[in-house]
Amino acid sequence: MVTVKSDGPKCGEAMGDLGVIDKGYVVIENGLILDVNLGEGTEYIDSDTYVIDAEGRVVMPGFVDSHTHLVHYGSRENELELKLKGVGYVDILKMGGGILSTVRATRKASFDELYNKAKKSLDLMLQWGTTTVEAKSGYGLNFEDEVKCLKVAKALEHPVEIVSTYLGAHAIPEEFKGNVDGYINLMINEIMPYIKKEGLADNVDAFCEDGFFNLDETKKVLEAAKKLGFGLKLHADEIVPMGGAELAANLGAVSAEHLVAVSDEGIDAMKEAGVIPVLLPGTSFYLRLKKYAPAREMIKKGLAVAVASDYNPGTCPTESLQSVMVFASLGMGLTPQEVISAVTINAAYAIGRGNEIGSIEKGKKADILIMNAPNENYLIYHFGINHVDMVIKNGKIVVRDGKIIN
Ligand code: IZC
Ligand code: ZN
Repeated sequence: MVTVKSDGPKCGEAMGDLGVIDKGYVVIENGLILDVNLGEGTEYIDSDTYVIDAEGRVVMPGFVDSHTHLVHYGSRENELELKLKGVGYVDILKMGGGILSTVRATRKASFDELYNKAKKSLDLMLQWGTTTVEAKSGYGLNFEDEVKCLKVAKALEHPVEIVSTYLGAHAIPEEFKGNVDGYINLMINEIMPYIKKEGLADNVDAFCEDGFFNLDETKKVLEAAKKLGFGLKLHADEIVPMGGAELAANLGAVSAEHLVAVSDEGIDAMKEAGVIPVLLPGTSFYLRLKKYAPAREMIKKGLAVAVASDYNPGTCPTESLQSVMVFASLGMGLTPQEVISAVTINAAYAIGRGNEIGSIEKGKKADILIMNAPNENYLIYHFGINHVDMVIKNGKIVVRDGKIIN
């Protein structure tokens, strides 16, 4: 059993230590973990006990996908040909595609259409082992449609738990072209206070990137969010080094995400400030960047690296965190053990839930996977398939033999 036991985020070398218990048991009561130990736990078994034997399989914490753009409409397979011809991400946006094409589709979509599409994605995530997901808005980009998307995330009745983030600063909407300040004022003065009042998001995020929001604009949005009491996240240094990691550190952000082009100073600043780097190697692959975030360097410097899917319709259209775990290992050089820490305990801390989920420990939620794999290396080694046999969420079996049960 892979417990991923830890008193806090697993930093640096500690990411390689998964707190494995060979031949152990875990006791679940009322959705929580009552005990974890070596042996068979026979003292807990009476006539009411439901016993699951996971002999020969890996038992581990449910995956926490700490960076997704869950609620959106439409798809962008039309961009594939352009991408193969070498047209860049920002150029596709300038041609009216990219994020803005998803914004058009999302604005047109009804609440129910968005709900049903997101629910299908959550079903897939659950089947592939994700038990908690962070979901960013950012395809409405006006008051009405951002609120619509956040309300969809809140309304979703599903075993996968959602932690919401407002990402109004994802792109400059067409109606504010040439008037970034006008859009920033709308976010700061109207949208964010409403979202806070209605409890529609825990965090605020911004896409700090050339062609999107520059460092000053990002700072303005996030400082206002901080004043309102939101947790801060930041899409930082994805394509061009912008000083996003340094800004995340200065503002006391919970996490900085992407970081493919992060500077050495940025890594040091994150370490100093305890910012969690959320790395998205599926996106490096899908954008054909030929470059991954310097994960080994971060681990060497003692950071608590998290890895997430970045599920979105443009740069990483997959709900499968297991697939992205393979890129984390073979692309960024993490060991399978480090990858597991990155998608469980560290990911839980990246979304402010480290005390509740992310490891199999007494008192935590019983979010547990049983994998059809003899050991954790096998999860990375045999790639492109779903290893999930059983998913237990809040103590309840929700996937059995790889299939969702109701
Ligand atoms: O729709 O392209 N990077 N946001 C920042 C995205 C990718 C999502 C998209
Ligand atoms: Zn993203």
